[in-house]
Amino acid sequence: MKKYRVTVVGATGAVGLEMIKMLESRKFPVKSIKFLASKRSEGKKLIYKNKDLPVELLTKNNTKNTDIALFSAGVEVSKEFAPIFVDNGSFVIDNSSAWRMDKNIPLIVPEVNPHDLKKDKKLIANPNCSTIQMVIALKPLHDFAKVKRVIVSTYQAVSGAGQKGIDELKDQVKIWRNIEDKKRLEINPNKKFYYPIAFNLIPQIDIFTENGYTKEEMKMTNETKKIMGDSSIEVSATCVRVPVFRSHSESIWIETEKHISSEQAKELLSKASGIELLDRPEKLKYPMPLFAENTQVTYVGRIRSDISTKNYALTFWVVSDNLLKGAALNAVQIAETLIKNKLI
Ligand code: 25A
Ligand code: L14
Repeated sequence: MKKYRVTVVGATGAVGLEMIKMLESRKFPVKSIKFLASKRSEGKKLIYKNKDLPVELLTKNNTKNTDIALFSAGVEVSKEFAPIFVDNGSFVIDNSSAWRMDKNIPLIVPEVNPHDLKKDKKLIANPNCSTIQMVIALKPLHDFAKVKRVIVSTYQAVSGAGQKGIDELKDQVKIWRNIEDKKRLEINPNKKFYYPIAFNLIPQIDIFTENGYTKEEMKMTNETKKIMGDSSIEVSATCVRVPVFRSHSESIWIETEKHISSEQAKELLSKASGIELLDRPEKLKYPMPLFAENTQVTYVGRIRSDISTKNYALTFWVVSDNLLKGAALNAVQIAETLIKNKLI
């Protein structure tokens, strides 16, 4: 089997570390591997296959001799360096939002639109975490009954905001019990989030746009249309940060063109790739973020027909590890699909 030279950019971040683990645990055909990050992490050691490898500073000098670069270092780094890697002959799979809505750049969830990958489109965007787990669940339902409209509320883990988000919740939980009630409203030691996140919910992820939705919410609207290849699907999202470390949850309502019963939906979802149906309410079985952590599937449950309308509508609950299927795993699966489809 052919092997590839792989570079991870943003290797020390919450997503970068998971990318490295996924490459190893999924036995990706790695010929050589390089870890790049900012000055803060230069010289730090990361482990790959029981070996310590140093993290190098990302500069133009180490953008060569790579076949596949996995990026998770934010928008600015991607804008500057992804095109340089591509010019030097590499595929780039970018986890930031920098390129996702660019018409010439494929935005890929392998279970949904692998056919959008092309040999000559070497810069590939990895979708937003909340979008990935939603479209995985929508796809089989859309193929059967055509989804017209989606209303979704998300419950997003703090790890979506990187290692600093995780640290902020941990620190707040530690100090919470030692301070008096009225002071608790003020604690916010690291300030990744606008308000305390311990024992709270924050109905804002990313910044607000002119129409009153946040950027995160508009990503779900726009990216869904692009990945599903159907601009007629309307999506209204409300994205909320919750005090959960890992795994995003979503309450999703869909209206379809054709009738689809909850039993049919369960049947379709149980057969779809990447999905595990977890819908046995009588046995108290439904998806939860605590149990989705570190798993590689998207869980769907609580599937039911909407009793409030005569239109064809279903509602359900979707949970997935935001750092894995929502980011690192999907990126590695894109690379695997390039190989499987002989595009690299
Ligand atoms: O714009 P976007 O697309 O929304 O993405 C913005 C950020 O969101 C995270 C990721 O942060 C990204 O940088 N992210 C993106 N997509 C995500 C997704 N789907 C996502 N998170 C979850 N799900 P992150 O903290 O996880 O990772 C940051 C990584 O990027 C490296 N990096 C940053 N700037 C860089 C760069 N690499 C090269 N050149 C640059 N200019 C970053 O490396 C990290 O690997 P680092 O060396 O800056 O950080 C290493 C460690 O240091 C911690 N740290 C960060 N800031 C500080 C700090 N420590 C002390 N003081 C600081 N001020 C980091 O937490 C990391 O552990
Ligand atoms: O567009 O939960 O991938 O803060 C990554 C971080 C979306 C928001 C992206 C978070 C962002 C996410």
